[in-house]
Amino acid sequence: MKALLLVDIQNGFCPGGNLPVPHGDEVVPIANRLIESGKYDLIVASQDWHPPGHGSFASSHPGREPFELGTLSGKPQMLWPDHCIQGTADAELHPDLKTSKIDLILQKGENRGVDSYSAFRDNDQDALTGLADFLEGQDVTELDVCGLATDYCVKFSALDASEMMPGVRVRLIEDASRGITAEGIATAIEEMRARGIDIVSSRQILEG
Ligand code: VGL
Ligand code: ZN
Repeated sequence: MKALLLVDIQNGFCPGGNLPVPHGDEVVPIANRLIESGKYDLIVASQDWHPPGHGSFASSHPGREPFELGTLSGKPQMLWPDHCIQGTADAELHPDLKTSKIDLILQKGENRGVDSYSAFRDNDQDALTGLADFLEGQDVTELDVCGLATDYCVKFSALDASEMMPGVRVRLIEDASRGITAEGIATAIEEMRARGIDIVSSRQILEG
């Protein structure tokens, strides 16, 4: 079984959102082509889904500003603007994303005391979302990952997929992803490559 994981293609990470990823909305038409390609047996989307006052928000740390490094539950934590608050438009998947063919929408980041970049488990690698068991239960052997942001949630999702499901071939669809900083994207791609994740383009998939 071949699966596609669409990471956090939400209003909050697109221009006009609360934590906009530069050109984040450009992944939407590419994701739609992948969704409609018929190349995937299973399509999963993750959704960053924070309660108000989440510990990753700078606003929860008096005197601190977004994009400063702080701490959360004793561990280093990038402090973010308030974003993707449960039930708000910011947290909704992008309105142009073709969601009718998505088999599972998985929400993450609900625990105030820990951030959850990965769609598989929280950042302290403690609580699992159940996605690895779900994919393995569906006999997934190939997983393609794309979305927002390459240097955070996409990277950690791909790394966890490869670590937690050793039998699954994991690939990053680079042009169907956008990141927060150019340097972060370059480092993330090197980290993924070093861990055996293939970097591919949507064209390779659609023409293959
Ligand atoms: C993300 C920062 C904070 C992401 C989520 O989806 O990459 N980044 N929360
Ligand atoms: Zn978040």
